[in-house]
Amino acid sequence: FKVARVETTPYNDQKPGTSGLRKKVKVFKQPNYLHNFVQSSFNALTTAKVRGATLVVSGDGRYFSKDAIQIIIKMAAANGVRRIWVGQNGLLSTPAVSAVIRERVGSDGSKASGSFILTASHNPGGPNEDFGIKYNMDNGGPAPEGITDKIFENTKTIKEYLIAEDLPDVDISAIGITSFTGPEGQFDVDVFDSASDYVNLMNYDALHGVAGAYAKRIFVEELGAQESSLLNCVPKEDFGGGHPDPNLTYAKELVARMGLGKSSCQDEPPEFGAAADGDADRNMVLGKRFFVTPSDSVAIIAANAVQAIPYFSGGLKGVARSMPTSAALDVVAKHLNLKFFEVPTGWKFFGNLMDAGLCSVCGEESFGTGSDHIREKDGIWAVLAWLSIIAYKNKDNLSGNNLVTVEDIVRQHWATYGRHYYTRYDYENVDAGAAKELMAYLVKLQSDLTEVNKIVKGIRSDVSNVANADEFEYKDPVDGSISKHQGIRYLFKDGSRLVFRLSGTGSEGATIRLYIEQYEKDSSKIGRDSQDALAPLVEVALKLSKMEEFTGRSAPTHNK
Ligand code: VG1
Ligand code: CO
Repeated sequence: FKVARVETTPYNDQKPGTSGLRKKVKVFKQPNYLHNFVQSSFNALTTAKVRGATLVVSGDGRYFSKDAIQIIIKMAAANGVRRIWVGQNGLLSTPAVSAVIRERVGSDGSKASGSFILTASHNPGGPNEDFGIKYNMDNGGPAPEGITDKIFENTKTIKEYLIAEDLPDVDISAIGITSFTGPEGQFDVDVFDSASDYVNLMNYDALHGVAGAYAKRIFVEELGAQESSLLNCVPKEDFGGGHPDPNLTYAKELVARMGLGKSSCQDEPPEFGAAADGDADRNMVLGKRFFVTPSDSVAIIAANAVQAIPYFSGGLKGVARSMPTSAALDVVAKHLNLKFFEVPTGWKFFGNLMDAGLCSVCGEESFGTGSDHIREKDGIWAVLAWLSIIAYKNKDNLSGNNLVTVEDIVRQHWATYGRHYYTRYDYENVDAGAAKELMAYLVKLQSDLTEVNKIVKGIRSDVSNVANADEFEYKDPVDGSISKHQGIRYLFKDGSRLVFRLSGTGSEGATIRLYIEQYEKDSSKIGRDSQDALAPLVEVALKLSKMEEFTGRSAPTHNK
């Protein structure tokens, strides 16, 4: 093949967000839009990570993925990449990509140095919905801000990109290696059976996996579950028209089967249920008629990991959570005397801690849980961790009667550590200017605590005092890099918190997230309905922020 240098002009909206660049498919289909971003990514990396390198290209199979994969293959060839690894049909979950980068060895001994992951995760897919692309590094984790900032700078000045226009499309449905010869020698595209390769890694690592096609291999073939226990496990370009976000709103079918929600089924629900998002890095864990909040989930996994999960039998190196995630994990870390870290939202911040041996288990309130077996959150890993904990709690229960259930495990945890009542309000597609104004108002307000407390007491006299307020800023303890403006926090004397931040994963308008949390140590008060318990704080949050005044919204789009 030959290398063509194609002239191009910059787009000004290619700033990667919390987890890569996510836009409507229509935006990605603009002339050279994807090309510009891919070339800008190559240009942001050191030569060694591009020339002669091995890169993984795959994703959640959403609409436009197949076209994008062919474009990236041709551009990689032209930029001197030596080989591209593609999961069969272009399908690899986000955690699978992370595992493949870290563990897979090619037939010629090659190892991957990075990956383009094609996903917009929990955002809907299809011609009128979202597409996304993000770059992961040689540790298997998302590119740190230093790199994503560079990519963005490059997109603003890009003048040309390189492409092997005459390279034929590669059949990514067929397993095998296709070789080409370019000006710098051989270029290979290696299409591999992602499932078998991945299950091997699973056995090696004991505990992690992916959804869809992979769920069958792991839960049915490896663990002996019945196939009828799997729902919606055929990958689709538009996710069957659904919203692939595992929460009580969107995983309707599962929620009903588990006896939760209004339309719950007649049959006796199963003891355990779980869902994953489009790229299988998120998870929701449910017991019979019982929902486990993600913030509790990571705390419970951390509290039981050493006893229940063989991978951690040597002890935990430390634990970490994102800032808006509830402090349930903090309490466990304190009890067990574990190193603890609070990082900004987004998985990229956990990677450095793990690479430095400072963190074994981490999680986010947004249905993300994971460990240092890879550098992404991992939906199936979380499910396997929970199954291990349930098995451990029932290890002396040989009759199988009086099972210690998911609900029992959570309630016992609350009784030991206290309960963090928690909810998140999302205001989607708010006018971007209005969202900025609201945030600016809150930053300004927080500089005068006496004034804040006067307002708070005027709204509800029964909530505690605001002891501290700030705009969260993170200094990475490993490389010293600083991330500013990561959300506004109001920290109350009794441990309650209000957090406001703007989403970095949306593809249109602005999304305001409001996180509300209240800590209850008194074991006689841990069984309340969450909405009731949080009502006073919710009222304070909405009035203090003048939410309706700024956004025109009297209610959130969702309340999770
Ligand atoms: C959201 C979540 C965040 C998560 C990110 C990517 O980001 O809040 O916790 O890491 O999505 O998840 P934001 O900026 O919209 O709040 V995934 O599964 O979508 O890639
Ligand atoms: Co995801």
